[in-house]
Amino acid sequence: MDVLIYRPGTAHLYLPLVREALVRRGIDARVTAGETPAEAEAALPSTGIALVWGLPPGLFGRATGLRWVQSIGAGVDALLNDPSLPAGVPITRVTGHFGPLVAEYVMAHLLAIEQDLRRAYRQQAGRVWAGWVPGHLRGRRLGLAGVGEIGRVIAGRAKSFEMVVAGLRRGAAEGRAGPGPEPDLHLDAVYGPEELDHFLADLDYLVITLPLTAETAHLFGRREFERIKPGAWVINVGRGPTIDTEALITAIESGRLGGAVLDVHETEPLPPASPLWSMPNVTITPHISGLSDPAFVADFFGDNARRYLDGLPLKGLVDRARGY
Ligand code: OXD
Repeated sequence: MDVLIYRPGTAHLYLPLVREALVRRGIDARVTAGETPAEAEAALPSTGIALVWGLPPGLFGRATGLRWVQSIGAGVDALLNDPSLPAGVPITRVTGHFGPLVAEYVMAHLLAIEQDLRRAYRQQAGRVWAGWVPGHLRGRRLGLAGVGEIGRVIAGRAKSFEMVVAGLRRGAAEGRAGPGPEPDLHLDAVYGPEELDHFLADLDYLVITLPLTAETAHLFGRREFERIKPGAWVINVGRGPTIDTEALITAIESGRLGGAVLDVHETEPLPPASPLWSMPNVTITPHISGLSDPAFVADFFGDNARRYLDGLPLKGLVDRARGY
């Protein structure tokens, strides 16, 4: 079995951990690491299993013996949009890892907004002693667009701060008359996509954890920002293109939205010329809210490789038609 680990700049960190994870499970494999497209091109013709992140599109055409692709991250939109990836090859993504990480990111920013930490840092830098009244999360309405594995952990954390939590998800409205609670998911109300306006109407915070699919691309644009409660904040930890960035900028500049916290962007890296960088109510981070931990990924991959060889269902199997 030939395994290629590809991740620009960091595949070498994964190499010893993956080798060890496979050996521990009695799997005999030749494992190589690639960090540049040239290294991937050299390895792919003999690759049976690829453990990848950030592989330039088009290269899978060289992997004529490819049997399974494990994503190193949570999202698989880049893989699904790569026309060179053969249709029959199963794709899996890492599960069970990102929820607590992304939830801490979201809670940190929610608290920073309510407590106005920007102001605290600014005043301290200027040696200014002037009081203000901090806000509180208790009773604020948080709307989660996407209540998959990551969204559910965020919902649980938000409930422990006594926030009111609503979720937007596929199929939520099937078989019922209106939005209802789902206590198991820590949700006070759940809305289906056809109830989007209702979902948005009284949110203080919109937190987007959605994957990028044909249905979610530019789901949030001018129309939606006109329907959300005035002054609401948007936090995006899903995929940048779920938001129409131009519409977001306009909504913040006009004061319709309170601001935004953006860990993911329509174009990554965010171009230096983007106006978002210098907007006072915008926080930009470089896609770091849920970083993959090489040790966790190696172990997850080892388990899945054992399952693959034993003919058992793979963990994190992606439904290509749904797009996640
Ligand atoms: C992602 C990741 O999917 O960082 O965004 O894993």
